Amino acid sequence: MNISALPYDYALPDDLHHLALVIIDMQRDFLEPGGFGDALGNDVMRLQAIVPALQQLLAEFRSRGLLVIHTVECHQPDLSDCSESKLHRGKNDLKIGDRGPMGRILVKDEPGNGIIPQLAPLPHETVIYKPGKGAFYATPLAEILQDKGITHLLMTGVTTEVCVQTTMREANDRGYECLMVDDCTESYFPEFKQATLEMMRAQSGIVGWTAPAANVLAALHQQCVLNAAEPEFGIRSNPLNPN
Ligand code: TIU
Repeated sequence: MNISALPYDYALPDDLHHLALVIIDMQRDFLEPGGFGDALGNDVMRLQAIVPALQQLLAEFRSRGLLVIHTVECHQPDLSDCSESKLHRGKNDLKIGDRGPMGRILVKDEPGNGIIPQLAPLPHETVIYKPGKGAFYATPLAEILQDKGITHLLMTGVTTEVCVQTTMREANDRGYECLMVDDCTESYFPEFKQATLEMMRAQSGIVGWTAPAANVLAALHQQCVLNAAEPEFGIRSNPLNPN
């Protein structure tokens, strides 16, 4: 089954268990006043527009028992996993590790570091704590995806041109078929979001595909109808790791 996408249709795997939903950094730090995004001088409220579409996609994955990966950008309390360059970048009053209205900025387990309640992970769902912008850097994400036989990724979350784009590029280089869900990702800069979507799909999909959530949901429904009619559904192999 295909998702109607740009620059051309995105072919879903026959067995949807090879597909994962990746939700990047939907944490209070980036979506609420008083966090890292705010400290960097951004209007954080505009990111909240994607929450309903993302909730719908998340509910669909959960109801079908498909893999969901949440990520959180954060650092250890002693900041030992924060590079000097990241720590000292910028000219803002509040820096990583400083105490702000939602606790220490971008520090693991502080109130501001929590995923927003509307998208809170379920206890069995994977949460990747990442010190960088890309979700593969210094995390177990690659091993987790390989162990679970994932070949296709739907990329969502914030911000489009920073952590979402970086992760999609990392995933593309690792051989994953990636689609960015355009109404499930947002930026503090609308023009950067638009440019990122265009960059992903330019040159016949040099990094991957883009499509709205409605197109993803429509294809998932059709694929599940097909799978229900095929008794061999459920036999799993991992084309990226056949052994
Ligand atoms: N500042 C900004 O746009 N983003 C980040 O710092 N991290 C993520 O994108 N998650």
